[in-house]
Amino acid sequence: GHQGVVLWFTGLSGSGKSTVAGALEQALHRAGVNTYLLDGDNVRHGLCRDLGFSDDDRKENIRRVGEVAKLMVDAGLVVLTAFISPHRAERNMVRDLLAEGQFIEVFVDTPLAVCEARDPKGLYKKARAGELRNFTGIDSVYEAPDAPEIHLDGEQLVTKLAGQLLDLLRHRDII
Ligand code: GGZ
Repeated sequence: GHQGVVLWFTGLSGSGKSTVAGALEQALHRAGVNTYLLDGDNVRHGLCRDLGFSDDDRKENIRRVGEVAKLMVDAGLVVLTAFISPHRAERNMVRDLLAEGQFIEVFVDTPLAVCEARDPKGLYKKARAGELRNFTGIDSVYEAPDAPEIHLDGEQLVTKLAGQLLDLLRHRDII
């Protein structure tokens, strides 16, 4: 059987968090694992629709996502979360909500210049033009993890990165 766990992806906008989490989720489904993917698309339009991108709002966003993830872990799901989660303190707050081994911090490490070149939504361009304030990596902080459970090179292919995560989950007897 499986055990509940959170794979907490963190990284810049455009680093590939959601893409890698989505690919991993598909692979887990094929293996018969019950998952749930929490990301800005399903959280910031509902649970966190009252929140913006100030430091306080990001903190509250991560706090709520952490609490929801904990409930899902208690239900036995493999939970994947894809939020920038720029502050070390908030990521550690979520880590402390969960039992030992239930929080797997996944650092999707993609250089700012690469994220900015990808710019899938044109947000970096807007931030550089001063049309979007408090943008992570431009005029808002991103604190890279000191000791993530796994450190991914975000310039590698998505299938390779998903494979590294599958290996980790197998090694830990989660799947
Ligand atoms: C960063 C922003 C901002 C600002 C809107 N800063 O690439 P995306 O578009 O799809 O992902 C980003 C998403 C970040 O939301 P999170 O909930 O993950 O952030 S946090 O964990 O910090 O609470 C980006 C978009 O929202 N976006 N404005 N100012 N990203």
